[in-house]
Amino acid sequence: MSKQAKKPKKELTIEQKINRRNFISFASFTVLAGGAYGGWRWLYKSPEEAAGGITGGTRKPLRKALNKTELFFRRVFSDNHLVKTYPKEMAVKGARVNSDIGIEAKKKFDPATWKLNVVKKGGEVLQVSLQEIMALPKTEIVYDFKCVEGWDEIQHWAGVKFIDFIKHFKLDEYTKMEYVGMETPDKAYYVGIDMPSAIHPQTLLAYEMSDKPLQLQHGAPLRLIIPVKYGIKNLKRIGTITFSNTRPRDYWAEEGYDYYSGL
Ligand SMILES: Nc1nc2c(c(=O)[nH]1)N[C@H]1C(S)=C(S)[C@@H](COP(=O)(O)O)O[C@H]1N2
Ligand SMILES: [Mo]
Repeated sequence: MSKQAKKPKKELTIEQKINRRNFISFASFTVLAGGAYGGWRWLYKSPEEAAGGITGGTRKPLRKALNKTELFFRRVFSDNHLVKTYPKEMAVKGARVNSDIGIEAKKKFDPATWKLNVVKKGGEVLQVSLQEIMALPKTEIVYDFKCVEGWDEIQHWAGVKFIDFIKHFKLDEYTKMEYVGMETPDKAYYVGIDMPSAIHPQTLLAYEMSDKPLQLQHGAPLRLIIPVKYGIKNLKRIGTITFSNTRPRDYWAEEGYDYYSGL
């Protein structure tokens, strides 16, 4: 241990004190500003995500941070955390119609001949009719549907739980995969869903809204209702379902929206 005596402090005059304080503030400002600028340059120069990828071009370090937050929220919310539900009386009678990519009214589509296609391993396709789906146990939900554009509505939906559908058609082994992909019959709108959200007990393949058959503009014959996600993931008019361990393509993620899009 050194026993060096402390140097006696020289008394500073008021002016010296002020000058010193000014200098320190200015120096700190310069260092902080420099740091911020440096950080920005670093981010700016960092590589962008590859074009044509699953997620839209953000800077790689930002995507890293986004993925970390996503993991955090997944752990907290996907483990059977239930979305708040409401009494039926609180639901709107006719829900708002938002967007119609892949289900445009001018597009030829015959709900009577529609079948749901489930692509299995080896490319084999399971075809399921609406009648078969409606014969499965029906589950209803009344919850606050949220669109990223900034509106929300308490809506009443009914259909079969995705997990019940999986079990009935003996697709259990596919729940070990990481993602579910869903596309409209014309493949113009498509979403990728992480498996925990897909098999969440409130996730439905819906064919009724407000106790009435689903209307075409809301996604008839069958749409996805996934309360743990924002509206963009609630694909209307499901044509094909796939399973994979890599992220399926996702319409809005390609435009830069959060791939996970969870609440
Ligand atoms: N096929 C298809 N599904 C879709 C969309 C779309 O444009 N096409 N828009 C999504 C968005 S952004 C929202 S908010 C909801 C709106 O559903 P609604 O029209 O039944 O209210 O559907 C989602 N599913
Ligand atoms: Mo939306």
